[in-house]
Amino acid sequence: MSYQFEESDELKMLRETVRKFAENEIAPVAKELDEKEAFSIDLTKRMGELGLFGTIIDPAYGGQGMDYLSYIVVVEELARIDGSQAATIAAHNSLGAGPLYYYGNEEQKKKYLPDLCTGEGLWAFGLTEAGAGSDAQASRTTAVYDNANDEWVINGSKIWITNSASELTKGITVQAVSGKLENGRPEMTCFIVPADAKGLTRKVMHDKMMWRSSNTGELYFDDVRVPGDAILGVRGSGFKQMMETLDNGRLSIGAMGLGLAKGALDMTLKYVQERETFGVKIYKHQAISFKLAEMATRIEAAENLMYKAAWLKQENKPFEKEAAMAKLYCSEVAEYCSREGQQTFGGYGLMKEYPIERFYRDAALLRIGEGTSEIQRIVIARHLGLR
Ligand code: COS
Repeated sequence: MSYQFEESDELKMLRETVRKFAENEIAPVAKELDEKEAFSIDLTKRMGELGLFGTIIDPAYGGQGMDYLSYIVVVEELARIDGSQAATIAAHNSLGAGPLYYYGNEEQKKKYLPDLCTGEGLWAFGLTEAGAGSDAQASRTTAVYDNANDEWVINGSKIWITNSASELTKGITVQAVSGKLENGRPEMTCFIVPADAKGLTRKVMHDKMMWRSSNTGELYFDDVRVPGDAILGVRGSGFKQMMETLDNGRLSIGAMGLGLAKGALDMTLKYVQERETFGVKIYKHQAISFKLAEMATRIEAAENLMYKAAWLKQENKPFEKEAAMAKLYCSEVAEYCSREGQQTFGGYGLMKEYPIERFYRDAALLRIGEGTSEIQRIVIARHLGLR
């Protein structure tokens, strides 16, 4: 018998701890932070104190040394209450600290990781540009080597970079074109750029529809100089590092979708047992109970896909296809559950007083960020053995 669907006691305890924190500490302030479009340094630090930073990082570098399924459960439980706080944790762990941990040399890991495992420091992932979103190879940001000073000089810009423009941001891993390959394609390299580097301007992006209390930044590099050894891993391996990092990131976006869908079902189940129409509680109408049944069934399917993908990653087995499937499906289920939940709430579902309204908005990001649903289908189709 090789299948194991039961959660370990350790995982149950972790789930319970994060759930309590989300319900007691995040839920009471989520609406206000969303309205004010405010990133909370206080909540971020408290999530750090709880051990939600550096989740999968080896304790030798200050991390919590959790396995991947545990990390996925952390993100899911946060997203069950608030997408923005889940986004801060997911982007920091998989996109921020992840590349430093997986590709950094010993010196870089010792230098940067301990601060990123406490909640006192955030790290961001500088891939997307105004003209390079789905087509991530279209990066225009450049890095030119200055031989005389043994420095790289970076010029260009990045956009929609989570955690990049907060007071807590310590640095950004930046993909830049560092030369030309023999086949004429651009050579991409990742650089470690401190947040306070001279020539780097970081601007908070406002007026978002979703994830309004997560920090999203726009970055401008104007002759930003970093030392010759600020390369992450090997020169020319930047695009592969970014793609592998996105494979991991897609698992956490999947977990956000799963958590959001569960949160939408939780609040809908509560509402249908309070609200009455035509003289009965509304769940007694088949029109409503069928919606609930459909939501619960899709969530069950999403959960199985999600945990299998995370398990594959944890076991060091190929997981790229399943990560794309989990991201695609969980974000669709999140959208479905928030829409059907909102429909069940009727007019109240359109009011900010009810969190289902925020969930409906937050769900939209999941089918666009870290690779659109269309990109996920491209990735999945490439794994189907087509010739
Ligand atoms: N892991 C490791 N290497 C990968 C990889 C992965 N997941 N995906 C691609 N690569 C490698 C390829 O093997 C290839 O290597 P070689 O040059 O040695 O052959 C190289 O990267 C280029 O791959 P490919 O030609 O497939 O790249 P494409 O330009 O066709 O792009 C997609 C592939 C569309 C999958 C990629 O651009 C993508 O994921 N886009 C979405 C980006 C995204 O999610 N942006 C949102 C960021 S929000 S944080």
